[in-house]
Amino acid sequence: MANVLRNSAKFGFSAGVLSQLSIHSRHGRECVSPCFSLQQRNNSTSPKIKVDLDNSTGVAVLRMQSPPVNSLSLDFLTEFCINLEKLEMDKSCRGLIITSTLSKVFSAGLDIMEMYGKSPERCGEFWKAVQEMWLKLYGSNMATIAAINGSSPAGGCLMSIGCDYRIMADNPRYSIGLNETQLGIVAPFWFKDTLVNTVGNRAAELSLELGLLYSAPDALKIGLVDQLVPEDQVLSTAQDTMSKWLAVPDHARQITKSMMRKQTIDKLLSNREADITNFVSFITKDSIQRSLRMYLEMLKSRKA
Ligand code: CO8
Repeated sequence: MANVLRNSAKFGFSAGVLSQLSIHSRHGRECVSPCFSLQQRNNSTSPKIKVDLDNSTGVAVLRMQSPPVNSLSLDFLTEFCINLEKLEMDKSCRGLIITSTLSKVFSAGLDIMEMYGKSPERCGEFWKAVQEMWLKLYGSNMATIAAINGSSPAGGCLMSIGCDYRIMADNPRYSIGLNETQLGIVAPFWFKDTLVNTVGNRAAELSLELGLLYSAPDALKIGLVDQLVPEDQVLSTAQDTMSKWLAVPDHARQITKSMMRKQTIDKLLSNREADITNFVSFITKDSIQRSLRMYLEMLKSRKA
């Protein structure tokens, strides 16, 4: 986190981003259950995200590089938002491709350890960062493409559908979807709205109620992704596709994007605090904590 702060100062980020994503070390007590104390895996200070901006094309590639599964922890989200804001403010950057450096995984979604055994204050702070990630991505002025080179459940799927276009590796072992109900938790209205905007009401209803994870071919069938390509061509196809998006005049594309997405974004903006309160009171319930614990145990036991 110290790195994030140092970088943010170096890049001159607005105090707004940092105060919105207020730093978790300011907060106190965390209440990890003594009988189940999984350690968070990637707590190193090495960057979880690497950004390369090609000034000749105006396209940035943002690589998520947080092993083992690019889970979206508070640190990860903070770094992600700072990088996004930096690119957004850089006039030379018109397009953004998001991908993963990990084999088999795009992103495992929200870091479950951020929701398990944590204090209400910390949960609220985490949720604010999740909101911020989505607001920045869904409302970005850049053309955005998710180059999905591995599985992308839950928050990973949210990040993907927050982009303008999705290209996924044609590998039936990779899955994508909003599987929250399978964890005993409920995707909030703005996850739901983003999914509805992507696949339509009926597919979203089935998908959310059953917590479905779709294989890459099935995701293409329902329109959850736009294109499947061989695994080694995901990034190059994203780059080719981006040039088509950037052939459209920026102002026309941006105004159209805003017209399509503004209502959905405004709904969260005007309910942000209530959404945080709902999340905190839901996630800290004993029954929900038990569900999360069982899910974590299931993830571990799959390996055994
Ligand atoms: N958070 C934290 N740790 C995780 C997560 C995660 N989301 N996913 C996996 N891990 C851990 C595993 O427990 C394992 O830890 P360890 O090595 O200590 O045993 C390690 O990462 C590697 O995991 P796998 O062995 O399972 O890795 P694979 O490459 O075999 O599989 C997958 C990768 C497919 C990504 C698989 O790990 C997986 O399915 N993970 C769970 C994904 C998931 O269900 N995420 C849901 C998160 S919830 C969310 O994003 C939205 C919540 C909205 C909240 C609304 C409430 C109101």
